Amino acid sequence: MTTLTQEQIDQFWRDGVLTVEDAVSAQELNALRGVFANWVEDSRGHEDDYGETLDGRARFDLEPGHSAESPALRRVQSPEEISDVYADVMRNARTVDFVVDLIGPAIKFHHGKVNSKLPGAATKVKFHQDFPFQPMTNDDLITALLFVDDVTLENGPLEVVPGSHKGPLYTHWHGGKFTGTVADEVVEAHQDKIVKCTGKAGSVCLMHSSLLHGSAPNLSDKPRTLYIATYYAEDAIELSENHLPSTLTHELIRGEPSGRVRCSAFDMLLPEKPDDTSFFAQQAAGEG
Ligand SMILES: O=C(O)CCC(=O)C(=O)O
Repeated sequence: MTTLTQEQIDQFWRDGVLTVEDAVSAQELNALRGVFANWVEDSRGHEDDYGETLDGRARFDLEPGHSAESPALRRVQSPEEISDVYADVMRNARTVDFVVDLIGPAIKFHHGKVNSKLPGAATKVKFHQDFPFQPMTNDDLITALLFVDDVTLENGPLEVVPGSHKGPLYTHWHGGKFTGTVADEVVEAHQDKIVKCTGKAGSVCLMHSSLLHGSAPNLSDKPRTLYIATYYAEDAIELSENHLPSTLTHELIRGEPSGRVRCSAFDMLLPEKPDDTSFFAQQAAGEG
């Protein structure tokens, strides 16, 4: 028995992306929102990135231009480590059932983060694929982007290129630097295929790790908050240092350990971990 229908499962493998409503309960959604609202309030008291994660990098990432009056908290790294609400959703929400239907039965946790676009903040995400940031022996690796707010055409929705997970892995290295983006020509070549993923709060967008995606700034007066958790098949092993390590990394979320490793064939340059708080700085450093 699966939670997703066969049609939804087929759609995911065909398009590399699937949005499903009601991935969390109303209670879970309210709790996620409440915790995040407190983090935004706290951010008003800071001028620079702050907090600390397992590898010493900051936990709370502020968009340039952030101020007490106009907070622009754009990222909370590994929220599950500091919030039972986020840890519980990561382990137990319906999202987990969906991911099990796609790459289960046994799945592990790779990393988690909140990406936020507060009204007035310029936060954008340049087009990239996730796999080149986090190569594993096989690509059964799913990014689950949970809509903590309603996501509309105006508030900076995720933009994806359906089917691109079946295409090449593009280089994210430019001018000798890992910029965490694909070349402008790659985006231009796919321009007419870009689809915006909108939906009501509580929906989840499940994305294959090789799918081309990005997102534009929030042009509305409503926030756009995503809780993003990445899961992988238990028989995949990481090939580079985890770029967002936490005490929960590699936790077995469902199923049993198999003692096996499965490999798929691919060829790519290894990524570089950001020195700064997150990939937002890597992407910005690659500009110009
Ligand atoms: O926040 C977004 O719109 C996209 C998130 C994303 O692609 C990422 O954080 O890797």
